[in-house]
Amino acid sequence: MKDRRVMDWFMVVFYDHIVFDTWVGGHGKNFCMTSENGVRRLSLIGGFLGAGKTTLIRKFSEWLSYRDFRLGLVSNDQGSGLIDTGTFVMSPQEAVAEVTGGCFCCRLDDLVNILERMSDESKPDVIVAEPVGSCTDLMATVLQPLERVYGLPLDLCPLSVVLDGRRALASLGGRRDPRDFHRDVGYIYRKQIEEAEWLVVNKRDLLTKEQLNDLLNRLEGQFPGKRVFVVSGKTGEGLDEWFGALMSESSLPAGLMEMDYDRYGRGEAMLGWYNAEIAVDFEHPTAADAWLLETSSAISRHLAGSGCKVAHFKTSLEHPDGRSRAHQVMDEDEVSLAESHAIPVSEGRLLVNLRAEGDPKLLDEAVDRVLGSQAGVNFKAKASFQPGQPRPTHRVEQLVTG
Ligand SMILES: Nc1nc2c(ncn2[C@@H]2O[C@H](COP(=O)(O)OP(=O)(O)O)[C@@H](O)[C@H]2O)c(=O)[nH]1
Ligand SMILES: [Mg+2]
Repeated sequence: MKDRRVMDWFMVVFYDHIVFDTWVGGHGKNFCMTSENGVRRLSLIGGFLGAGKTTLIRKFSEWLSYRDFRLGLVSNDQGSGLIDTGTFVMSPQEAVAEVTGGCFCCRLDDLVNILERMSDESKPDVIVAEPVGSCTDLMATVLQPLERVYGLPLDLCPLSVVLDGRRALASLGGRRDPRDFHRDVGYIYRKQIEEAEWLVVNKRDLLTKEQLNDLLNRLEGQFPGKRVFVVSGKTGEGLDEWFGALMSESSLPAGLMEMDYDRYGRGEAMLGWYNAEIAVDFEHPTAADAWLLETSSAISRHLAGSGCKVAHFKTSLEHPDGRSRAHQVMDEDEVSLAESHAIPVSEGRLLVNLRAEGDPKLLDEAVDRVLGSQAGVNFKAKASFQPGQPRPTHRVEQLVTG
């Protein structure tokens, strides 16, 4: 059935006399994807916090837009006030929505409503959904129920799981690596890899050849037989091959994995979430980049001092003329600028999205110690919490293909 859908899709492409040259690295300009009887292509791109999902999805969005595909994007988080959703808005060809307040699996009705609305209103050729980075068991609790419980007419791309190459090396090493998370968080990490149909080793630019080979050997040794794409969201390496495959192949899961939901819940409970929206009025025009970098670095130092292990820390200072963004993915990294705005500003809206292994109170404290006493700083909204025990809306126990 899936194979037939792929064939049908190719038939549509050929009947429309469309040149299909991306697979050999070309740049087809006349691409058009016709949805077969309203069937939408859906790609879930999972992976741990900070792996590079949003970055790669943004690249995918550019790749699609260049080929005149319409894209629908669905982001997801336990909280609201997401920096990622703001960075998603790229072109009028895109529709963007977010599921907040819980992961896709626990808020499946919300996801279904978004998918239906998006399909009707924006008619995207492909919908890309980014689940929360601490989420796993997506095949049984999201992808399969979408088709089998809700009967959505979908053509599912193979489930891709993105890995930060350095974190994967730290987590899959033989000995305990001090950079690695607690073993219950590690359980989630390994389950994400286990259920992946495709593994996308990202941040190739940060790995030496030896490290890459070491990682590929470990992946093959511990999770044999998976198709692996090696890419870099920074340099663009390997993306054409993965994107081309995403647009031409369909999900054919071999089975559903077993899950220990108690352990999954314990892993989630090790993580702290912190989101804040803060209005900032500067006394004098201030260099936004420098202020954001300094503020975020100070927060990061407090986090390290209280023993919290950063999984992903993002800040964004938005102002009428633009935006500065800063981020940190691993403790050993310095906070760095992801988006720059050099012109001095007199006010801004600061968003803080922080995910770390540690008590949410400590995350709150770290931010408060840096910003709490600053003049002109006004907290508009703030939330710090641990993700709750995952309770999927539906969990399919057995795989039915075709
Ligand atoms: N050096 C490098 N950094 C990357 C790459 N891809 C993503 N990043 C950075 O990794 C961090 C996390 O990326 P993001 O896409 O937000 O991760 P997500 O949490 O999985 O969505 C950001 O600071 C990105 O700029 C890459 O290929 N190379
Ligand atoms: Mg993201």
